[in-house]
Amino acid sequence: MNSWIAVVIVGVITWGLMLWCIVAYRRRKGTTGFPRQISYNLPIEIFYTAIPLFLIFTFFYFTDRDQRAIDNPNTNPDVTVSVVGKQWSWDFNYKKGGLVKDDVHEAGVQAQLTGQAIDLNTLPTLYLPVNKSVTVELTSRDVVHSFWVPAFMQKRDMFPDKINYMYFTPQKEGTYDGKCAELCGEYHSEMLFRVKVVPEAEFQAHLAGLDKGLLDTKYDRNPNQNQK
Ligand SMILES: [Cu+2]
Repeated sequence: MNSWIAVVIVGVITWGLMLWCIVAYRRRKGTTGFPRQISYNLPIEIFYTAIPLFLIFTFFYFTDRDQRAIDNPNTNPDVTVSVVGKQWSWDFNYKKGGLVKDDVHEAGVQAQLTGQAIDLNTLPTLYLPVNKSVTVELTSRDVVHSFWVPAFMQKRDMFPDKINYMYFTPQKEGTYDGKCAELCGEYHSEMLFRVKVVPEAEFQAHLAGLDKGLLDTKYDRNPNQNQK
């Protein structure tokens, strides 16, 4: 918000000065030749160099500080989920450790566009316990995808043969929409999922109903990996 306020102030001053110049220094009836030509103005040049530099350093400082905090690895999370993107859905592997008693998984199925409203209950759904720390491991079975839950204000790419991480603690129970944010092929728009943030008991009940074990890399289909 502070960044927006700062740039809106700069924007209003800039537009104001432009409008004022356009109106005050317009060519009037009977004007001939060019106006007085001025090649430089030291105070103004110092002003418009110093202010943007100050803005840039301020944005840099807060961005760097916050990104470090957001990406600071959590070595002992309550829940670790490996989320695997695939054309065009998601696999959720809940890994044993912390609150997760045993390896379980959900193999997601792509949303179907039938012309009717999508039945949201058929979307792959990632369950997370409220107020518990979560580490999400992101990877892909084929092409580049991107894990995006707009309400979580984070988006991160998923690459085959590489793991990216996201660390957070969901604090509000509810159902959140998620989608793939990297154009990944014909049915990219149907690569949807949901996140349900629930009390721990409900989380455990959901895990108990899932398939045992983890979905491993045998479902990957990446020609570059096969060359190894
Ligand atoms: Cu995708």
